[in-house]
Amino acid sequence: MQKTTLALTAALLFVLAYSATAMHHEEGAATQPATQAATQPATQPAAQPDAHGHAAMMASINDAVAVMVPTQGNLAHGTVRFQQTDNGVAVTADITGLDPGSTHAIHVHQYGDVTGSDGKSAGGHYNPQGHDHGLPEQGARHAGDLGNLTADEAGNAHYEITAENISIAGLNNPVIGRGVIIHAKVDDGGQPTGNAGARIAMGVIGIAKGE
Ligand SMILES: [Cu+2]
Repeated sequence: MQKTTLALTAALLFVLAYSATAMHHEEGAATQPATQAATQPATQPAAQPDAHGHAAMMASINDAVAVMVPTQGNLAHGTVRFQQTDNGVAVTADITGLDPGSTHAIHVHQYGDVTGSDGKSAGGHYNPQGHDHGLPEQGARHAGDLGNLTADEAGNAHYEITAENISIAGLNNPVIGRGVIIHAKVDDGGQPTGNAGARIAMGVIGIAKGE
């Protein structure tokens, strides 16, 4: 009995030492086989991730990005980045191709579907909680209500907001896989969707490489 324990301990130490050595000399991927051998019998295929593993994987997604492309007849384009923080999601939009000094609604819409050339395939505002529409300063609002961005004299807009009512891939109104829309007009906070007019740029929120 004790011999077996000693042998197992020795084997484990060997594997750990090997992993540490491999880590020093090679990229992270090289340590994978050694780690698996230590935790799983070689004869069994790797188990499918269970619900817990899946949840952990989703919760580990901290960075997302939407590449914004113009809808038909428009020029607006750029990126909208999403970074998970302790109190919501930090959203950073950099959009160019706007009219100088113009202000535009920016929303997360229900679908990450940008197949329609007018952006309407993205559906309505992302609103899992069934709130009324609102501007960020109003508190309770659609999860997708990110407010407005304003272009400078060169037609470039840089906009930052921390949205406390969403998460990237967590339990709090996850936005991963949804759409982002920039509208032609200002979101005035009016019902049902802020009177923001046509959709001039669209994108899909995808998992980003992060830092
Ligand atoms: Cu919208």
